[in-house]
Amino acid sequence: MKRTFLTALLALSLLFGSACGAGMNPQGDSSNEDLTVIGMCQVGAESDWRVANSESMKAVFTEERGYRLLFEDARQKQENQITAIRKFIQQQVDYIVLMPISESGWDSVLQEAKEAEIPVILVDRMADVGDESLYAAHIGSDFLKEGRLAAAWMEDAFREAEGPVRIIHIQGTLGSTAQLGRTAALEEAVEAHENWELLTQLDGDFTQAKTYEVMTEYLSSLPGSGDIDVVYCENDNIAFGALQALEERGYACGREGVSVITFDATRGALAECLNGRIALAVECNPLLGPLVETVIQDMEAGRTPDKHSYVEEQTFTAENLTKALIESREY
Ligand code: GYE
Repeated sequence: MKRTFLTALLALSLLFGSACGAGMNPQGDSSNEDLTVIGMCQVGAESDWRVANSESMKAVFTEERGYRLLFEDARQKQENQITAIRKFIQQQVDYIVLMPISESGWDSVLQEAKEAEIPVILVDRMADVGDESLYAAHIGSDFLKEGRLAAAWMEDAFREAEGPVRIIHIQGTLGSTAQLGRTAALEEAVEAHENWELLTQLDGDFTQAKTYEVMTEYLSSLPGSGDIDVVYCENDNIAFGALQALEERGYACGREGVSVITFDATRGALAECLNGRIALAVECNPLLGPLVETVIQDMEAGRTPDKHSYVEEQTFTAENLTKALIESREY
């Protein structure tokens, strides 16, 4: 099933400075014809999670281990991902690995990959396609389950609350699987608790800068320093932006103040959790490179990989964290 990598085509596209140029490996010589060529469409570098995810892929798919990785950073734009996929089809790569920015809009381009007989492996987020045969496998997190872990923690933390539990919800990139799952879990929990009150839903686009901006604007619109019990942040970088905005406006975050909840649990967030500024960090594991390799090895051996694989994840609070544990983690 392995194709011979088209050296000439690669050389040509480099010569003409293609859109893909930055991601190309320039050593397209014939001595490397045995390498399995992987075209990877990454979302961007919007968060610490994403950076760890890219590093995990790059560590696994090296020439020493038998791969040539064509890595494309889409800078948070779906159209860049679509362009990259078309390029990979032209180059006749062996596999396409796609981290879809949002769930919709993939049917035609994945149909093109199917017609070119290039298997597509979806990583992290899902693509909502009518025909399941448009992708070979999906590996990622169960985002609804992650959100439900956060909701269960809130239920416990506010069991005794007599008045309303006031929640600010800051969402990730709208339409992405991570946003949809984490949002659905919070919305169903709010629905199920009469005294939980959703004050607002803000779009933080998974970045610290955007969150700081929207959160500052929202807080300025509140009369005085209104009562806030929980800020439900759909990733660590959103939590960092929210903490900055809250504390600048005089809100205390921690046991006696606002409970900030986050997802990903990268080292920076775990440190904030240990020191009490973040109340709960729900883990989302970015180290998916080895799992993608297993899928590829299965397919190379003629086996059909599992259609969906989810990674196991846990929650962290100051109670189950230590400095040593944080230092021992890989991301
Ligand atoms: O939580 C966030 C990133 O899709 C799981 O995307 C991923 C999310 C992750 O930018 O930090």
